[in-house]
Order: sequence, then C-alpha cells, then structure tokens
Amino acid sequence: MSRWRAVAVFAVLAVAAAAGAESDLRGRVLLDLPGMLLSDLGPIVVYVAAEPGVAVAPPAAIPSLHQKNAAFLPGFLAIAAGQSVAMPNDDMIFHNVFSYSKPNDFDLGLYAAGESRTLAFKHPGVVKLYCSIHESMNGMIFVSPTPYFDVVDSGGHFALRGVPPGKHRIRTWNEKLPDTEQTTTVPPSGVSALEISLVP
Ligand SMILES: [Cu+2]
Repeated sequence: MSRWRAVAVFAVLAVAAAAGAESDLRGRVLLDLPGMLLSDLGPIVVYVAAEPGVAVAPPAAIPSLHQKNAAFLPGFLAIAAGQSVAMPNDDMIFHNVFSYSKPNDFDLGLYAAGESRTLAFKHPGVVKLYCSIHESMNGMIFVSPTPYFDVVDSGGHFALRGVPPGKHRIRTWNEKLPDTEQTTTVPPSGVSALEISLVP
C-alpha cells in the first residue's frame, strides 16, 4: 500500500469512527430555593435541544401508559418526538384518553377492558391527558425534541446516553419552574459531567 493510500484509508476510518461516536452526558440539577426540595417539584426532565436541520430517529421502544384503578400509570412519562406510546385499559370498566394540548391533541374514544390504543406523538412539548368519564384521571407526557433526555432521580442526577459529540444546548423542563438552557460541548467519547442550576 502506498503511503498516500494508507493516509486515505486512515482518513475514511477516522470519519466513520467520528460518525458513529457517541458519549454519555451525566450530571446533576441543583435547586437553590430556600425551603423547597427537588421532590416538591414533580418530574424534572433534562434534554438536548434540537438543532435546525438535524433529524434524529426516535427510539423504537413503545412505552406503555396504563389505565389502572381509574388512574394513568405511570402518571408521568417522557418520550422523544416521533415515539409511540401504548395505552392499554387494564381496568374492568371503560376509559378513554384525550388531550387538548395542541399540536399533540387527540381523542382515542371509549375503549373496553383489555383493549389498547397506540399513538405516536410527533411534536415536542407537554401533553396533558384526561379521561372523559373520570374527572380525577390526570396524566402527563413530556415529548422531548430529541431522543437524548432523562427524568432526574430523587438526588437530581441524570444521564443522557449516546449524545453525539459537539456543542449542544441542554434544556430543563419542570411544570413549576421556568425552563433553563445552557450550552455544553460533549467530547468525542467517554462521559462528560454537567451541573445545572434550576434557579439562576
Ligand atoms: Cu376513565
């Protein structure tokens, strides 16, 4: 192999490695509000914002959001835009699931015990779920614009897996707090860490 050919092959391999490279972005959200704990806030989602012209396929997994004992279970679910959710009725009574949250609004109609409906959520944002029969049934789906998201644990920790290397806008969402955004650079491989202050 000539020297130049060897260089060319190496360059192609390097590009291939870069295209397939991904890293984990781990970190922690911190709350500096006197008298308030993270656990008082309900779900907090950390996610990578979408960049114009960059489309990433949603996860193929189809999580389930059940209707059980006249409640949505789980009551909160985070998914990626384009991902589908199965909504089985595990009760012995009829339920329906609907939402007014535009542009993800929908109405699955009434369906019986043991039946299920599956729905794809195409648009990022918050989707509030209700049942037309049971006023007490409330659920929520957060649709992340990218597949890189996590719901923080009770200690505020999160892990965004398989994030492409480069500069990203990292955003947080919580129902009670203003959204935050900060920019970070994810290295070509390995794990990077980020601290996010929820209240500047
Ligand atoms: Cu119901």
